[in-house]
This record gives sequence, structure tokens and C-alpha cells, in this order.
Amino acid sequence: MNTKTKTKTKTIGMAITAILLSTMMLGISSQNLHYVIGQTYTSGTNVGDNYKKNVSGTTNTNTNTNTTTTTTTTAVIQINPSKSLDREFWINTVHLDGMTNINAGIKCDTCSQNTPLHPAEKPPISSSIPNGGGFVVTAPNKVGAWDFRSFTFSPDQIVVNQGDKVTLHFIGVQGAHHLITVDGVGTFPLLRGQIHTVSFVANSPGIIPFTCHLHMPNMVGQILVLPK
Ligand SMILES: [Cu+2]
Repeated sequence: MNTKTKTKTKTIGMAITAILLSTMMLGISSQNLHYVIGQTYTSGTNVGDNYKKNVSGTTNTNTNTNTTTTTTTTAVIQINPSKSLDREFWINTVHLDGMTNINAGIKCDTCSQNTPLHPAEKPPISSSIPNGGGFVVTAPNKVGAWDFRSFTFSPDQIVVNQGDKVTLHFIGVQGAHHLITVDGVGTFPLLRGQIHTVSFVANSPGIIPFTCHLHMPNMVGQILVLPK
């Protein structure tokens, strides 16, 4: 293969690579768009009246192979803040865990913490972790594995409009026990596997905090009520 041929082959290879990358990126963009649509689409007689939805889709059925594909092309959703809506949210209890080891690459099959093949990482000597149960740091175990935990709600920020009827479902996913207060609404315990629901009308603009008394100061959230 002479130099000219090599250059030509290289150029064709780069072009094919560029086409493949573009195709992959388009595929990812398309997946993200579908995900957003899935997250924002709301059905129901009350909500459907207030959300403007413009989704065009086509369904192609191939009788030879008995397969059906649906393609969603566009989606525009507008919220009218002058109308009161029924708003519903699912709020999970979550703890984020950072597991690591003061020794690199040690495996322990019988340890509750086990992070092999991780770079060596020592616990901070003078860490100022607030009291309240929201943060937990465990001492290194027999192979040096240690853990830092932070409790939170997911989601922890919610935005509604004044006049909306708000329904919150609190879901006990992580953490054995929580004691939660939604300001002005009520206080209730929540165990793992339980769902506790509260409903109220957001009459006044401002912030309604919700907190877990057992995991302060970081297991907190806010409902932001926008004025009409
Ligand atoms: Cu909690």
C-alpha cells in the first residue's frame, strides 16, 4: 500500500468513525428526549385540562414480522400558573454512601464493608461532622474499610403554584426509621417499606419546609410556593 492509498484509507476510516459517532449521539439525544417526555407527561381529567400537550407520533405495523414501533417526534408542555392544579409528588428517603478503604486492593468476603481495588483513602482526622444523625462515619474495620453516609430526601426541592392542591407521598426506601414533619401539615413516623401520604392546599406563597428529626441537619427539603 503506497502513501497515497494509506492516506485515502485513513480519510475514509475517519469519515466512517465520524458517521458512527454522530449516529450514537443522535440516538442518545433521542433517548434523553423520550425520558424527559416520560417525566413531564401528566394524564388525568383535571390536569389534562390545564396542561397543553402537543405530541405527534406515528405507529408503523409490519404485518410480515408482527412488530409494532411507535415514534414520538415532538413534545411541548406549558403550565398555566393562573389555574390551580392537583400536584402529586413521590419523595424517597435516601442515604448516600461513600465506601472506601485505608488500604488499597484488599478484599474481605466476610466484611459488611468491602471495597477492593480502590485507591487507599484515610478518614479525615479532624472532620467537623454536625450532630443530629444526618451524617454517619464508621471507623475502619479489620481490613481498613470505612464508610461515610449522608441522609437526604429525593427529591428535596419541589415547586408548586399558589392555590395548587399538593399531595406528597413519602416513601421509606433507605434508613430503618424516620420521623418527618411537613411544616403546618403534620408529623409522622416512616419505616422502611411504608408510604405515608399528606395532602394540603398551598394557599400562601413562600416556602414550606419538610424535615426528618432523626437525620438533621441535612435530611431536609422545601416546597417553594410561587405567587399567582
Ligand atoms: Cu430520616
